[in-house]
Amino acid sequence: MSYTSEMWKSIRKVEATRQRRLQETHPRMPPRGQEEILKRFHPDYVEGGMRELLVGPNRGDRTPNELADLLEGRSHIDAAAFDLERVDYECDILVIGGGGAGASAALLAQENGAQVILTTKLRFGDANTMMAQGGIQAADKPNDSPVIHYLDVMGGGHFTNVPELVEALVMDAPSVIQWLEDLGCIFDKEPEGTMKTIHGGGTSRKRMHFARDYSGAEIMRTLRDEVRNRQISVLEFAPVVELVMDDKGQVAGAILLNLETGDYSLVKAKTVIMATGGGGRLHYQGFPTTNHYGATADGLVLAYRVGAKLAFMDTMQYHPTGAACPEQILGQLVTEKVRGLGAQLVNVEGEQFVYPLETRDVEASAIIRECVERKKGVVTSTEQQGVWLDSPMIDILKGPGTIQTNLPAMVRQFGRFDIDMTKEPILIYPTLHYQNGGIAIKPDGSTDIPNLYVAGEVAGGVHGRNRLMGNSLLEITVYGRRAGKAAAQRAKEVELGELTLEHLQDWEQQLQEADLEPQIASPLLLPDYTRHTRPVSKVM
Ligand code: MEZ
Repeated sequence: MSYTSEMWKSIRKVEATRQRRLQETHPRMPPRGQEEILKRFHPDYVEGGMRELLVGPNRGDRTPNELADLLEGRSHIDAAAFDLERVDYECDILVIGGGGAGASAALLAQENGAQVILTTKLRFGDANTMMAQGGIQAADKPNDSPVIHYLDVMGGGHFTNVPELVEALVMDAPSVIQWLEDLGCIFDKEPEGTMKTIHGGGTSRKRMHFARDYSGAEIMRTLRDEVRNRQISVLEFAPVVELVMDDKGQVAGAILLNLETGDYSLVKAKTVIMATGGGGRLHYQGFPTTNHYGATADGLVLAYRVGAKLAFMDTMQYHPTGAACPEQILGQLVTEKVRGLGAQLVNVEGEQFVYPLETRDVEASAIIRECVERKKGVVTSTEQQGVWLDSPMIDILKGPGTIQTNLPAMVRQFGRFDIDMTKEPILIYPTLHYQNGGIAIKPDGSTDIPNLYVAGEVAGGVHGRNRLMGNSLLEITVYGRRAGKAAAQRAKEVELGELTLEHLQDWEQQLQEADLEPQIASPLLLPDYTRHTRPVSKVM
């Protein structure tokens, strides 16, 4: 049994307050309250969690310690010994990353006449896209518009977002939904054929489109099938360990590692699209994560070393509702859709302590405050703390069967551990979910480095300091498509010079000048679970 007798006592209190709570809406936090709670409880503000970078284009900027160590790491490649004469593959566009952004980019690049190779660290589709649950935003209903969507995104990001990147995101959104549907993506629909949409945290209209609670898997299935149908070359288990430049200062390809043989190969490419996703597997501050095994911030490291500027790297997203019980699924995503459908967050006494659809940064901070400062969390047999997400409310509010129909993956995930979320609440605590920032891009996905394009979570600026639910699946498709198209156009005019790895020698020099002798070779490629750390979410 996953719940202890103490937890059951608390569940009885949750049940006892349910009828009253069904009538009650918790007030939203006023802006000043939001600011205060973020500063006091959001992990971005925890002292000692971040440090200043000592080298590279963001020297002087703060970023999580774990990421800073990788950004200031040494290369896997011995530049002096590497043979740049022996080119193994040549193409117009090398797409790095086999998630939704990479697949979207590959499709648009191919459609625009480019010869494309997509390389990916694990298998094609092994990525955060596949694990995304709740949905994708697009303002395509009569009561909505891209302008309203724009205001929500800017508000969610505390108005720090890069406006022209947000504009591109919201303007392309309706056509992206149509594109996905035309490719065969099966979104949930009302009986008369309109798409079902719900609210997410910080949205003023119901614009979250979804496929049950496995929206990302459905989108990834669609995109991956399409890439395979078009016979775009795909290399699996072949992460990039270094970008290659030419003597004109342009990106001109990459060095791949064959994870099975340990051999390196060289790809010469007229343009490169970076679509490697985020860094959730770096477990900042010891947080558990929702992220895929491959999310080790590789793209940030590769781009940083060739001089690309990073934006908003001092802000990470902690999803308010990561599973806190049982320990086997610690940190796994409990989709925001559960709250979107009506479930409330309640403490050990069964009291609602926060409006359920605050933006994620505020919601996560309120949960941490409830557990850490107010000591009103629920503690599990393995000393994990959390608060209840009162899921049975959904069926009471919306009719029996709503949970099973809308959240089958969630029901199954908890059912494996004898927790029936249709009958009893589930325990949650914030979990590391997303990298709000990344490589600075322009609206066509280009960067300050010639021939380097970027799409998806590895890019920075769209979400400012906080992303809203459903804008990640949107970003990967909108910016994957934009980068694919722009890179294909650029590839038509590029003349590459001599290949060089001189930037690695420059990098070594910068490290030396900063008195750094990095022990870590980066990109990390795979997370290191040999060190035993105590998750931050445990009771101290
Ligand atoms: O965009 C997301 O991160 C998302 C939809 C997550 C979720 O809660 O399902």
